[in-house]
Amino acid sequence: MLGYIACEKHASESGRRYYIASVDKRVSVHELQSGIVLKVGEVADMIVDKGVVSSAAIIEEDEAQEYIAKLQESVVSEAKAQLNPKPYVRGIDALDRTTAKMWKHIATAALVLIRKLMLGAPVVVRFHNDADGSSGAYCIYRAMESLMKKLGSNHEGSVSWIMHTGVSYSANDASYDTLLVNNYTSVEKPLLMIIDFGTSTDSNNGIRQAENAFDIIWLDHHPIVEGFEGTRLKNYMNPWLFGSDSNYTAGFLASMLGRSFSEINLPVMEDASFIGDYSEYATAGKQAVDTAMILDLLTSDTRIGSGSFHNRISPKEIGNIFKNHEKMEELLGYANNKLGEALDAGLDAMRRHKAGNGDVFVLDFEKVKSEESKYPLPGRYASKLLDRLREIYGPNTVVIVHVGAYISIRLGKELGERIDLLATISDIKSRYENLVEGGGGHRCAASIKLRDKDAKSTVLKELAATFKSALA
Ligand SMILES: [Mn+2]
Repeated sequence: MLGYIACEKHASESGRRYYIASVDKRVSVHELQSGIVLKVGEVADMIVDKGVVSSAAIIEEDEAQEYIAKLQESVVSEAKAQLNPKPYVRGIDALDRTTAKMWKHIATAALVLIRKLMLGAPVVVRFHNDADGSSGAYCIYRAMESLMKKLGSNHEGSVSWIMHTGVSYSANDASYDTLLVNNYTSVEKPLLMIIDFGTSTDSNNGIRQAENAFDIIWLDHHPIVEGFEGTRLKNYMNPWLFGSDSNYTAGFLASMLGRSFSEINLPVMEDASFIGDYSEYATAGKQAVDTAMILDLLTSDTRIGSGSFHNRISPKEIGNIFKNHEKMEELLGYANNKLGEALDAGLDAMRRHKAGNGDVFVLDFEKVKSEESKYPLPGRYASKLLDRLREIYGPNTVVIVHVGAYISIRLGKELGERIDLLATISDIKSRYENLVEGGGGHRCAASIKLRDKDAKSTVLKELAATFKSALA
């Protein structure tokens, strides 16, 4: 077999591994082990037995150059041939209009992704740990899997899936990711994909650092904060830049990226992203509601889903759980139970501030959180608590849930029109710069991180007062 040594994964327990790109009639990529040392960038004629290179003859310079040129040409033309030229149509007008506007940009990003996969380049995907972020990661995973199959590949690509528990991409994250891809030598620059992070300026250092090591595809749907540098990335995509808003979820956008180059069809996952993020495109189908609930559980408490003690869950593990009907039922029962208990406890423990024709509720999450499980996480809990409170007290309801140095704020859609939540937060950030480390989110769901939890009462008072006067 004639092949281009496109990438090497340096010695691990399983020995040296190479990603070899070949072109015969079509491009294919193979992950092979080899006892023989191969050099990245060279073309070799190899004898391969059961995924192991048993002999390799290096091809002469001229012939190699010719082969590489032909391969590169084929990569470009075959990547293009994968693209679905027509924008996907979901059947929801406003949503579909946005998809159509973004399709060219989605296709440009898809070409980058396909190229990296065809040439065996290392890929790091970081996704937010909620239903939206994880459904997006799952859709991309399935699209990549289908492409690798088409390429006749025996592997899933050198992709690292990282569940991300924060809302910004820090310099530390960039260092970690760079170390990860330093395990590889690759002819192609590695790829970093970000799904459903915020647009906080806290990400700027991380972005600048990551740009050295990676090409970046960044999929998000948070309102864009002034000074956020992600928007200048070539493959930064956000519906806010195309006349839409947060209702167009990052998970749906990731699915669109997947649909742009594969035949994946995962409408339940797409719906789960809408439900998880309270998008107006959400429908109330039971399967999607259950899926969102389980994604929420799996990304809150990874032990429950994968049995793993590290704080990770991969799309593959998520897929395995969704294939297991009994496990699904069991997890659903568990999640409903836990959530119900926590909501009942919350209704007892919260403080109510009456204000004009509405109410501001404040809850210390320490009073409701469970000892044995991380589920539900405070942010998502705050959303569910708001649902419950709106049923009891009506739409003019604001919920503030705080734990440690974190404060989560939730308000209903109607109030979101009247109260500028993000402006309130940036105002508090600038007035209490020494107390507040960061904050942001969506119009009706946002959070604040304090530098020190002792500053909490000051900021809570300030928030409650602001909302009370807005409701008066
Ligand atoms: Mn989201």
